[in-house]
Amino acid sequence: MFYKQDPVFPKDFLWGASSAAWQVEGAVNEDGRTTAIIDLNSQKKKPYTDNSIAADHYHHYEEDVKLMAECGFSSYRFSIAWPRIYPSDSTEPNQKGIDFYNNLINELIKHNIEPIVTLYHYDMPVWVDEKYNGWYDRGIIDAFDRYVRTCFTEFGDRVKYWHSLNEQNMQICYGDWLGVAKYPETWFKDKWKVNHIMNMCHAKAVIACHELVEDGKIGPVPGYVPIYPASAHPDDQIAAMNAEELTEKVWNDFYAHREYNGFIKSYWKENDIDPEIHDGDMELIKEAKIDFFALNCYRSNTAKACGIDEEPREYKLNKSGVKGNLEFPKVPGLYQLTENPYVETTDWDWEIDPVAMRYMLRYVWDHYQLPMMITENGYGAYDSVSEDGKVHDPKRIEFLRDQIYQVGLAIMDGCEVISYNPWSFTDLLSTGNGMAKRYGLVYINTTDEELLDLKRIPKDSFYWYSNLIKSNGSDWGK
Ligand code: BGP
Repeated sequence: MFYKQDPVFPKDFLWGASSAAWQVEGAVNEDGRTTAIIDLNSQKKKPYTDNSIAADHYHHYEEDVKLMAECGFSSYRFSIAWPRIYPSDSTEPNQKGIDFYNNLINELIKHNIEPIVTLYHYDMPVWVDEKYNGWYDRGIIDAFDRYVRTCFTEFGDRVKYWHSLNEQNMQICYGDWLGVAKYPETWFKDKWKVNHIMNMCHAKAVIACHELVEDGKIGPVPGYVPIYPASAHPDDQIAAMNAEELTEKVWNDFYAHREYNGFIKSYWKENDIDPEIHDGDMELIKEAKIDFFALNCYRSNTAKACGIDEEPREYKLNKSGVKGNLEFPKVPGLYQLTENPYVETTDWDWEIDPVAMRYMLRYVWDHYQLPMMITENGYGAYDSVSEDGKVHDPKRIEFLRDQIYQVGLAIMDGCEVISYNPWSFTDLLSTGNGMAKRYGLVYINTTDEELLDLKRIPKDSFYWYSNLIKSNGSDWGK
């Protein structure tokens, strides 16, 4: 639908930004924190720097929260590092880790910023990995339950919005990239067993949140890449639906309906896959009623039909930041992804597609009728400090303006959206490209090659976003 006026955002809409512990905190060996699997994974991604310092938010959190308040934030989405809370298999949590998050939460509340907390954003402690073979052994379900219960008990008096697992679908779809897959040869089948164990962790977290946090709300954080058919050919439409199922809908249906959908059951049967569902699992899952969807959305994909006899091809993401280094996957008999001639791309070949944001919100609302919050969305680019000492990022402003406008249109279309938190507040470590690929509203003065003074420099986008959110989404700065 077209509207004659600009969108209107709800009065109590929460405006903020987003981060994740391992990408922003640094201080990986401080105050009792032990190594996480993702630390080791980040060390492998040379020539980029690892996460040992990142944005050093651990030591700058007061300054960072002050900047958030200056910008006009009413929310901040961050994650808790499991190895800060449970550095070892001891039954006692680490008080210093708890203190850090208490201080951060109190600082946010002092500035009227709603903390929105993700329980798991990839920082599995090494001791958990060693003891339970990562996500492969069901023993992790109780270890995770103990960790999340500690978080709810310690922080639940002030934190009311919680997320279970960040981008479970992406962790399964790109298991090698995110360090979840241990045996690449058997991942095709193993992933569904691992996924079921993650589902159990999610479900138990939902149940524990409702049990322990007064007025607590909890939801999952799927990584969402809306998928369009490449043409009006009916086979391309089915291919787009297949891709949608196997990259997102299987998860979203599960979270919302608390059962595995018909598509995945048939896929398992066809491929002789046993996800190892134990007696009692589905009964427990049935109790885990989510309160909202938190959605990460950066881009869209386009799918077309792929014959059953075609050669399979892996998805090769562009890890260099030089355009044209991405290879689309082929999944014989189901779908292949392909270029979309109607959209531009970033240097990392990510589609720049604001309409995908509206499409996703409409899609999720139509399917599940649950409130939604945007927990990630943003423009990854090379940024630098200009001679005038400022950071000019007009493309990021354009990106955010177009995307937020589409959030507004989705709200006008009738979707219930409660919060928008782009990635990221400060620059922080990219999943695969160190500090080179920057997303922040605030520049962090350091590089992959050299550790500099970590000075915080608000970018032009910070000031643009500040005007927009202080006017509750009416000052577009056009
Ligand atoms: C999301 C992750 C974030 C973040 C973001 C940007 O999938 O949840 O942790 O990293 O992607 O990705 P990248 O850093 O690879 O550009």
